[in-house]
Amino acid sequence: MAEQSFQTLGEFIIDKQDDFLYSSGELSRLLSAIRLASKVVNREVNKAGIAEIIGQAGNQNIQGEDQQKLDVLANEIFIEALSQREVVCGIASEENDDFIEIKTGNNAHLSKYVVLMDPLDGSSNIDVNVSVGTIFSIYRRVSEPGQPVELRDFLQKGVNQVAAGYVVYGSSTMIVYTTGNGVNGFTLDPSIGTYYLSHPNMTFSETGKIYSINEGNYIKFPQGVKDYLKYCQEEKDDRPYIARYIGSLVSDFHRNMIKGGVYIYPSTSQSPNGKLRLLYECNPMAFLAEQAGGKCSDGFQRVLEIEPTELHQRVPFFCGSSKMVEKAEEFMRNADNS
Ligand code: P6P
Repeated sequence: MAEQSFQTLGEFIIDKQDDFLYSSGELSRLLSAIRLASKVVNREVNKAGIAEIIGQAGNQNIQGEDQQKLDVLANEIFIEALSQREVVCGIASEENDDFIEIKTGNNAHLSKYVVLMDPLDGSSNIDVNVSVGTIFSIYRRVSEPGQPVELRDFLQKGVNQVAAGYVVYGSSTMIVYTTGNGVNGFTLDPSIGTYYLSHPNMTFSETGKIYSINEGNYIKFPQGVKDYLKYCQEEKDDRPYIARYIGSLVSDFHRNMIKGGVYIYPSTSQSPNGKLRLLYECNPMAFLAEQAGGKCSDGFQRVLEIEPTELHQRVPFFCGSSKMVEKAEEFMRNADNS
């Protein structure tokens, strides 16, 4: 029986090309570069365990190559794929202190896009075989094409993103992304290396029953978060809610988008701005959340409206089903006013 023919990611990118403002095919080529890099990282993530077994003697593998930390390797794979296509003029990454100017070929300076990424978020989970992810955020440059890329090209508000998404390397590997016209999910068929449209028009339900937070930090949380957790856990109406926390942002976000829920990484007494990075974790996930009908704030203001000041700055992060985020914000406001 002929397999049901789902649209491939490549076909989808081309079909939707006309949705992009001033579409010149460059953004399509950029998304294709991310697609390619994700397949290479998927292969490396999936063989990581085997690599351990087949004798990574010290830092050398059996081919005598240096054993690289997977997040460093993933970073190099994405930078290589994006540089080779001359589709971006600059890249910022969690793995690099400063942004990288892309000079390959003589066109890179003319490219109108910059990419910010967390190449392998949650990579510490690899050793225990828990899913990890890549997060990416794409902007049009604000500096003059043809001139070297500048810090201001990266320090843009999240509302200026032209595209954002993630790869989740889980029980199956998926790419989920938006270009501002809804959120679509594609599942990789590893036997032929093709992504198929498996989750069209993904949306957050208005409310849900799952909350994701590291309750080990409870005593360090702001009072508003403590009050919200008490609300989630009391026996009343549709509560108690269910606690689910994988320790991998992409995986917790993905499950909450499918089942309904809220993910919170708040400020703590130790980390007044929380842990997650605004530019390449919070903004792309916030863009996806809002495109899927959800909400994302720092507990008080919309994440996408935050004016960035530093490449690696952190912000508190409340993201998911809109009514759940709003209820958490209500507790934050009340605690703030008391
Ligand atoms: P904690 C992974 O390091 C990460 O950035 C997110 O993917 C994850 O949700 C969070 O940090 C886990 O942090 O402090 O709860 O271990």
